[in-house]
Amino acid sequence: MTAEAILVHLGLGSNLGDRKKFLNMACNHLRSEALREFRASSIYESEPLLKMPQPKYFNMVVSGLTVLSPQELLKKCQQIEISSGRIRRERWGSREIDIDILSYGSRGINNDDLVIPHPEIENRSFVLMPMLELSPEWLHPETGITIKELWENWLLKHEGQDPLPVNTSDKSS
Ligand code: A4P
Ligand code: MG
Repeated sequence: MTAEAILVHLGLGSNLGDRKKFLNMACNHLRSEALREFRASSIYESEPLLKMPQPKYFNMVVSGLTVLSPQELLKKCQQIEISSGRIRRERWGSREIDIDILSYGSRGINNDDLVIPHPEIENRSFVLMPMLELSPEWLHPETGITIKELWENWLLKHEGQDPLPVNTSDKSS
């Protein structure tokens, strides 16, 4: 019997070394080890949260179908962080690659080690912009609020104060 495949969204971030290379490596691992029908947003360059004195981040969102359970997917993401070159430092510190589970179908999960949907989606322009690009139809399973509304709410709160992430594919054009 085949397990049902669930649509998931993952947020990827890197602010150390060759940031695009780390994102690419993580995408390749995810595509071959965890996600079918893999899709990826553009890469956005963003300022560190809370104006922390850190290098700028490259962020992106990917989606795909997985047969892994939420806990198996978390473990797989953590293994892929390591095999893509992440060295563990302090929480919130600079990192070669970070993979956060943003959504898992329409499931809501609230465990000590796993919260889904990721509770910071609505506060993070570097998640909202690529998510809106990739899955404009996505809505928050617990509140029913669409990604477009979440983005509009973010803009109402932050526009003019916080710089917007820059789509690195637009830069060269
Ligand atoms: N965890 C709980 N829920 C989840 C979930 N939905 N997905 C737990 C993934 N992990 C989840 O993560 C710490 C613990 O979170 C895990 O053990 C897992 O059980 P971690 O990757 O080990 O450590 P971390 O990444 O330092 O912490 P965290 O909380 O993931 O940090 P964030 O929220 O990722 O923030 N600025 C910009 N511009 N772009 C960024 O990407 N990222 C951070 C880190 C700060 N500033 C940033 C960015
Ligand atoms: Mg993380």
